[in-house]
Amino acid sequence: MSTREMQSKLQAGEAFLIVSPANRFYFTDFETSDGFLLITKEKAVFLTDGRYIEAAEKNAKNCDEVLLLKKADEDLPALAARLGVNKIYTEAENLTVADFSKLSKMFDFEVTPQKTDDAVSDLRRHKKDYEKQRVISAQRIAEKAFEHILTFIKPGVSEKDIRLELEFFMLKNGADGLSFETIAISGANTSMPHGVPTDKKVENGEFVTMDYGALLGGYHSDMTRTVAVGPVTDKMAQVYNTVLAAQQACFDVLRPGLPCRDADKAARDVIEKAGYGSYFTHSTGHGVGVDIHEAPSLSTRSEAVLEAGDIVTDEPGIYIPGEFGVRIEDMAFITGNGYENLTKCEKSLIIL
Ligand SMILES: [Mn+2]
Repeated sequence: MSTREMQSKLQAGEAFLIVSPANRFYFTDFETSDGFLLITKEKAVFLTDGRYIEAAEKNAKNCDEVLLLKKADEDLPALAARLGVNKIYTEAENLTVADFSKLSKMFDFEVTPQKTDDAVSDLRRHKKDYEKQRVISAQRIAEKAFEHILTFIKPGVSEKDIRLELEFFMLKNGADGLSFETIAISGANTSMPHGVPTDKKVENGEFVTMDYGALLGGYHSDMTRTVAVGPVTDKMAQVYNTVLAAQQACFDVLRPGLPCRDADKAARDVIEKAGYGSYFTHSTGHGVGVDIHEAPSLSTRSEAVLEAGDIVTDEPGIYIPGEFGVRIEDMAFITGNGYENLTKCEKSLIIL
């Protein structure tokens, strides 16, 4: 269990204090908006308030004790004293300056925003089997929604209609929520990578780009498909096939040990060679899990190296302002010697 892996990084007297909802959820598999997880060399203790305590006592995993949190500035120091803690590492990236200052004043020993973020991020990158299965199950819901939406998209249907239909279908078919605000855009709007759905109606001869995902058991899925409505120009087909080839080029190099920037480069090289380099304006991929965007990043500047257990997206795109854009996105699980594509969904050019 993950709390045990954290314990192996501690000396006697030291503790990790987990404060962010995402990381509390990661360790306990239990959603709370408030609380703390204190991990010492010997014990993991989860504190949460009266709104959650009954359910937490039943359902929170990986902790030796679940305690009712009444007053953090009394409960936490008392717990630290009982467990013999004399140094606390806490999160840096997820704690405001004000909250860190409050925390520091609670204890008469050092609280340091060190090594916690890296330790948790390393753990979260290595998806356990149940985590991978949740991402896959979420993705299967998104794929069903894709099949459905192909029967829904036609000239006259608005971008907002498409968004609502995708979201309603996923929620109706078992999703706990949405991974993020659905992108459903058409025609010239597709040149904006993160365009927002409008009342614009789909017209013949346009691309429709949909970037969306389902949330299931606290884990996200992420996929993008671009489909055409009616006949496409040669340029549209050529750009589509360039993006598809770029995505495949990235897949072809995915394996543990690969610098993440080389995964990005594999896709980027294909797009640059086709003359569209300046129209690929974002990174090739990102990790997915408890957060929709998490480590590692497949970008030109990334210092990370792929490892077995990573789940990353592979999502190159070409966006020509005023004309159109194309993005195709799948998720890959990095295996011991390569990758497994978690997305089972058509991606040759679909013309509706
Ligand atoms: Mn994505």
